[in-house]
Amino acid sequence: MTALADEVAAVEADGLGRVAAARSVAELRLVEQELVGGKRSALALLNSRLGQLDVEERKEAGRSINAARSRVQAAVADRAEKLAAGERAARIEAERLDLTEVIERRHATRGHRHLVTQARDELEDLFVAMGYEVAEGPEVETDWYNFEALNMPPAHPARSMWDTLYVRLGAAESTLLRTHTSPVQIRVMQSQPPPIYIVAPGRCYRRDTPDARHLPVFHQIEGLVVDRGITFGDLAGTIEAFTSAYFGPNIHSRLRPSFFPFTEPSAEFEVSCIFCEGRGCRVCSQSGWIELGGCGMVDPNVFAAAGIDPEEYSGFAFGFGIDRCAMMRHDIDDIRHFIANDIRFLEQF
Ligand code: 2U9
Repeated sequence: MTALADEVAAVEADGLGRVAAARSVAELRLVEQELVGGKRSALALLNSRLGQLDVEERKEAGRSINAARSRVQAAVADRAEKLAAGERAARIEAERLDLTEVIERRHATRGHRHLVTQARDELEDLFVAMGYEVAEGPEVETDWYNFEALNMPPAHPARSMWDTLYVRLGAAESTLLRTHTSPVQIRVMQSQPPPIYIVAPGRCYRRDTPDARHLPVFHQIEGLVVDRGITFGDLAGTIEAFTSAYFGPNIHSRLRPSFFPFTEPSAEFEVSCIFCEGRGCRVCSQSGWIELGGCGMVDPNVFAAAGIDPEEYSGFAFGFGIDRCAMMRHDIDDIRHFIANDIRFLEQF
């Protein structure tokens, strides 16, 4: 054995000991670098001295360096695998959630209703206080309830106002995910005579690409009043009452002409900008007003479809987004926060 071969054996023995002693993958990589890493590694330095030996010694020492390098690399690979498995197990353990764990009461934090549910409950309460009842209905609907009964016969151009998600059931495009909660009101009118004072809150679906203001699943609340002698003035007064009850006494409403197939006349309603209270700011594009929903007097064709005599009764309807109400009140800039399930967002409300 040459002196160099002795040194190789010593570097290998010391190296294997350090590989075995490495406590983490990061530490192991440092040891690996020092032993077999690059030109300045221990074995590379020994290799660079081969030129000082005569031919036979050089061959033997070269072989021992290569063999030592192989053994060190094999030991590194083996140790790396074990350390990585251990680190992974530790990480999984640290992230473990024991859903059956019983937490002592004094340390327990309580969950709470989602902000959208809170807004929905509050809006329901507000209308119940005005004498309305809450009505619910199916989210999977037929074309007739979602469109035709609402004065939109097949191929009516106004249908393109809603990008519809269809369900593969029955005849093509006969079954769908409701695009608004209006079918609920049709069902209520079919099942009970006037007077009707109801709100229909719930999930609605549209074939929209998600962005800061749209989600394919969103929440809407619609109101319907059917009674003798109901006028547009009753509608305007109801919108105003809701606006100041929900957003505050300094917040008012206004109506501007619009079009919906199911109401005539129809209007959009705006509420004073809650950020500047109507003075004009960036959020409301200096107008002092923010558009919230739509409304109008129920079209006689809709009454006819639902079996109510339009000569005897009149009524109004309105609709707006629950998500949008909550976003306005809490200054939330992106509707997608509601479904991201980030606990840091949810805990704020
Ligand atoms: C029946 C008759 C009439 C409900 C109405 C609107 C106007 C409206 C949208 C505003 C924004 C919903 O959240 S939104 O996408 N709604 O503009 N909704 S009138 O009219 C009805 C409903 C049912 C039987």
